[in-house]
Formats: sequence, C-alpha cells, structure tokens
Amino acid sequence: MRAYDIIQKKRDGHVVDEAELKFLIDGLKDGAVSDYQLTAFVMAVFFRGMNDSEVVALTNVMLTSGIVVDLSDVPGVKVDKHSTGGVGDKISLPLAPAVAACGVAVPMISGRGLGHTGGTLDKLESIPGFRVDLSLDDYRRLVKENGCCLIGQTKEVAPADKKLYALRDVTATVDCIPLIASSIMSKKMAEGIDALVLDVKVGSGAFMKTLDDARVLAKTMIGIGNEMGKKVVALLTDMDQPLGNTVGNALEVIEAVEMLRGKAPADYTELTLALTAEMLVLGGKAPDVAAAR
Ligand code: IUR
Repeated sequence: MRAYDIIQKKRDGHVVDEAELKFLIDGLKDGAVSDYQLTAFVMAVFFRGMNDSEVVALTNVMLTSGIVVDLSDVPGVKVDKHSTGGVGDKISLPLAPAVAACGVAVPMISGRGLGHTGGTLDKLESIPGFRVDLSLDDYRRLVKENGCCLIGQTKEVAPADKKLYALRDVTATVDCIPLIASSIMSKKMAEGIDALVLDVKVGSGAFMKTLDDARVLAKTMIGIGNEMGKKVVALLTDMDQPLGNTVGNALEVIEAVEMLRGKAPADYTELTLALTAEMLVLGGKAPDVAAAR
C-alpha cells in the first residue's frame, strides 16, 4: 500500500476502505506517512466528502488508536452528552450531577474551548484547585463512586484524532462534516458509554450555521454511534444568541450553580431539562421524555 495511491483515490472521488485509512493514520504515528501526505488526503476529503461506511471506518481507526475504557463493572446504562459548541453553553456542569443524582452514570471526557466557543474544562478550571487531568483509572473509579466524572482527553484516548485535529487546524480543513463527526465520535466511543445525547448547535454562534448542515452532522454522528452498537439521540438547538445570561469561565460556573439551585435563566433551564430528560430515557429511568422531566 502507498499513501500516494490512497490520496489519489480520494482526490478522484473514489471510496477508500478501513485498511487504507488505517494505513494512513498508523503511518503517521510510525513515520511511514508524512504530515503533508495526510493533510493532502484530508483536503481531498474536504472536497470529495466521505460516505457512511468511510466515516464509520475513520472513526474506528481513530478510536482504536487509543484505549477504549471498560466501564462494565459500573452497573446500569452509562450515558453521556456532547455539545458541538456554542457561546455561554455551560450545560454539562449541572447536567452531569443532575443525571447522576437520578441514578444514571455519566462518564464524560470533555473538551477545551475551540475557536470562539468555550470549553467545559476551561470553565471547571476557573474553580481554584479543580483538576481535570485525572488518569483513566481515577476516571473509572470516580464514575463508579460518584455516578459521574468529567475529565480532559488523556493521551491514551483517540491519540490519532488529536494529531489529525492539529493538522486540520492549520490547513483550513476543520469545517468538514465527515471529519468533525468522526473526530467527536472517536472520543465519545472511547469513554465506556452505552448511549449518547448530542446537542448539535445551529446558528450564528455555532460551527453549523444552517439547520440543513446541523441535521447532516447530527445524522452522521447518529449513524456512527448506531453502527458501533450505541443508542444515540440528537437535539438541534438554537445558538443565534448566547445560552443563559453569562459568557466567561468563572461567570458561567456561577450560573451553573444557580441552575442547580433552581434559579437560572429560562433558556438555559429549558435546554438542560430537555437534554437531561433524553439521558434519563436512554438510561432506562423513565419511559419517555415527559415522565423524565
Ligand atoms: N470537536 C471535536 O472533537 N472535533 C472537531 O473536529 C470539532 C469539534 I469542529
């Protein structure tokens, strides 16, 4: 196999298979494939796209470049939530403990701010002394003990995604739906979850500016999850204005605490309830969303 032939195949609009994707991704690690070859391939994907089987294959190659956490000794259905990123989106902070308090375990590997959007880890770190760099062993233990744990992506989780994302970031290939979907899902599938709720933001403050694009991204991620044996639900939610009344790490933590006290703005409260309810249904704690709420 040669990187040249795989790049040419995608450049000319043909379908590549999992072995070819694995050759490119693994080759980057051991030096057989150079950064410029992988980025040429990624640019070809940007223009030619990927079909459903290619997106699943790419996700699988990135997922299996690292550790897939085994949480089988944590009882019950494990459910996470992922947001595609917005402004003032501090939902994970009250959502994870609220869902855990209702008896569904939430293993959550969160991200940093990306572009203009904030990251859950950055928000948590505005609490003096709060550590997000826990090991996967601590993560497993805390999910078991507390019912939820939020940590940052460790070097063992989807390392190929980290490398590929860094290359996309400097080659104008971030905003490409198959690459976004496989990047997000490779990390989510490594968490040890059984089910996932996606909050796909749409609007001027989101990466997806139109409902059509948001729907394609949501369907692509649902397809990947289902193909990997997970239940996945997606809500398309408004990001034409910030969520809640605060933007900024420490301010958002304060607003999240207010939320847990029942005193948060209506939009923030509604979306937290909507996502929490979906998670409780997936976790088997309620027959439907109305009962879960
Ligand atoms: N979040 C990810 O994990 N990957 C991506 O490509 C984007 C957001 I955009």
